[in-house]
Amino acid sequence: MRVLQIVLSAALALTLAACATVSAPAAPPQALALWYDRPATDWEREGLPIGNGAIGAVIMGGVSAEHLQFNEKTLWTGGPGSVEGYDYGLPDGPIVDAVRAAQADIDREVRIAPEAMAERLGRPTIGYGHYQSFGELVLEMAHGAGATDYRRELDIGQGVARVSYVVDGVRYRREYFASYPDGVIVVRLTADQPGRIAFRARLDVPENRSVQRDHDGARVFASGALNDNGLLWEAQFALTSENGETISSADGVTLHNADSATIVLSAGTNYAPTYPAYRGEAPHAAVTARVLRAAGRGYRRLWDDHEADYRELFDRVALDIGGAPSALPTDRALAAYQGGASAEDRALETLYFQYGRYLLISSSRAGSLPANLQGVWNNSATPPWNGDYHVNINLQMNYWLADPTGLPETNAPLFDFIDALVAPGEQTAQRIFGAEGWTLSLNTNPWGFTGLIAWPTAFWQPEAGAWLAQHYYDHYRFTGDERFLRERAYPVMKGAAELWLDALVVDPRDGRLVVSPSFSPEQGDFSAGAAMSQQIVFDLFTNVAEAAEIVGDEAFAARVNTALSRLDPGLRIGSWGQLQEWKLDWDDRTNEHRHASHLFALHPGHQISPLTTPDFAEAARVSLNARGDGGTGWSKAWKINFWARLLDGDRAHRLLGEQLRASTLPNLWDTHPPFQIDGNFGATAGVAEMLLQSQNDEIHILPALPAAWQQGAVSGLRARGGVTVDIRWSSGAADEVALTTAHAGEVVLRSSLFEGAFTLVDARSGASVTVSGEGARRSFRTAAGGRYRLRPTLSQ
Ligand code: FUC
Repeated sequence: MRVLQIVLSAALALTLAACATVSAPAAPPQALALWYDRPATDWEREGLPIGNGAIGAVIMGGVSAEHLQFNEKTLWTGGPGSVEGYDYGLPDGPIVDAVRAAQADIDREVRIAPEAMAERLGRPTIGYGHYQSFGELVLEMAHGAGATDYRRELDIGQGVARVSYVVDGVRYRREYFASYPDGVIVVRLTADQPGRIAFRARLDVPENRSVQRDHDGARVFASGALNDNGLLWEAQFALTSENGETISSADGVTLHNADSATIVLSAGTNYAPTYPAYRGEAPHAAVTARVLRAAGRGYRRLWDDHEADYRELFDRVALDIGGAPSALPTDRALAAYQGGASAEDRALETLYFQYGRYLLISSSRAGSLPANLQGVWNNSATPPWNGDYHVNINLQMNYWLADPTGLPETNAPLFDFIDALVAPGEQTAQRIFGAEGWTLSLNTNPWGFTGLIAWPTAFWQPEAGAWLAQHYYDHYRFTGDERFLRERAYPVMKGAAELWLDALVVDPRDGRLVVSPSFSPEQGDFSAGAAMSQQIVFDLFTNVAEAAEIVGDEAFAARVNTALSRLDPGLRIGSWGQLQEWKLDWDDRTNEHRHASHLFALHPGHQISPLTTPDFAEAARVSLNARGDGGTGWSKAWKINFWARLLDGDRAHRLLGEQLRASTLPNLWDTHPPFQIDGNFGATAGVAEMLLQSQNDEIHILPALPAAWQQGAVSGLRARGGVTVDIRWSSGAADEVALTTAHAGEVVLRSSLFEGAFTLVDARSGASVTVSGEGARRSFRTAAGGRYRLRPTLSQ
């Protein structure tokens, strides 16, 4: 095992060395750390998150006591067992007739107010539930509270949090990390003098559940069931120490006179993603096995495996846009940024970009639920929006960065989750539209909720299934994994398309196929064929038609192509030059609503591009200017992506600045407000879009580089087609581009380097590569496992 690991890391080192021909940004380790000179007092603003996907914790770093609040992602109230006849939000009986009547009224009256529509089609939510805090691991230190030389940090380069301080001349240190390989949170306490580690450890759990407590030596467990739905839960920690004495009971462990101590903590529930029961094995055996195994392995091995696992993902992308790491603690560096231009801005922007990747690795790993509105971190029994999965932008945004920033594996929980929504989503398709296929609406939870709520401005979003299906096809486009396409993506995409093949209606105004009722999130009236509805269905149909050809389902491709030829594509330029949000020109120039849903075609869709559809791109620009640069954190993050797609790097950068200035907490969490993690993820995706795009069958190098990033380097970004891209630039233009190609094929590359004298070589043989095309856009053949380097001729 150990030997294997060394071989693997040697192989990784070789790969990294091979990739290092573009001078990889060598940021000093401290550059990628958030740090503070005080303990946190406010969980939301200052707590530092760690996580392994399933389990998360927030470090407060108190001197006399640590309150390590932790979560396990499946601990939810609601669902089966919570209320009599929990029904996944499905309408009581089929509402197909009510939907048809609404369509007829829309055909006649053109627009219907959301309140009236919610009354007709909406329904009260019952048994929806909330994501829960699991509890706190509390460590009460024996030493005094008067600390000096205090530092609390989150090193995102290594995936570890640290606290260090001096009390009575003794230097105390703590390390905290969440191990994916071992399934535990690890806390390590040391001191620079022997025998000084002394504390009491206990588990606190909220009152909304039954609790039994027990212990086996210094392994302490608490278990029970949620009052709400009977979901079984269990948390355990085990304490090991070097020297020292322990006194244990079911209420906790007291440690005296130790040189060091290690605590491993794990938690679980009997949740299983199985419709309709959603219950699996009691968590006791799995939690016990994880804790016993981890406690027996010892700190060093836990750390080595965690670091290797974390860095294998994190180290894939390096970014250097200049700027020395701040000499200021992160809260003050952020305040300086918020106060105006400072020399350290670039380092903060880099840290913020990489923090999005850190947060995704920490909140989305195979085997658990996807990252929710707060990732995995929640300290409340009633978090905002239930801490759920909103699917009219939020869940999708959480995953925009996964493929482009080299973290394809983090998609696994998203795909598992969506797969599990198909069965209840088929009921929804039948009951609401009398249609084949599957879908859901505004929001969902781990209990297969695919039905409707009654909130007028947000209850109707039946295109959500089609939007989620986009992630499957895009993952295929990034990786070229045809098996994934056949076995996972295509069935889900086909089901999403079947719904719309059945549910689209003919618009009597022009004979085109439209969604009706259609609603543009989360404003305006109900109508037929709002831009976003049409653009999402267009995106799905074009993707599924392509996919059907690849998997050999020609009959379905033909059906979809026929519908596509009659589909209203949802693109119209209105009276003030804007891209219309609705089929009729109702757009109000003064509307600054946070959603800009009609720009889906620009991002994350790819119907609009300044390079191929300049008129629509200009209209999108007009709409975006009218919406302004404000909004919630996620709204600003989306706007970074929009402006990057409009190839306006300075404006994208301005939005990144807006996000850091007005929507970012001292711990660099994004705010809605309150804390909502989608903006972190969306902004990281946006920065990647500024540096590299690949949505239109070409790889575009530095498509939206802002003037503020005059020189820099990025390595490891991914482009569609299985291409990994490294870029070095100065004076705002590329100096060198290196591509690593996973598959043989043709690459179309757009780069300013092609506009001067250039050399393109096969980096392995040194042979020059034949290119075709002209101007900035050229194409060439690549080999599987190939590496190609493009430079200006003069620099050779
Ligand atoms: C959508 C947004 C809200 C919020 C919620 C979780 O409904 O309009 O702003 O982000 O999701």
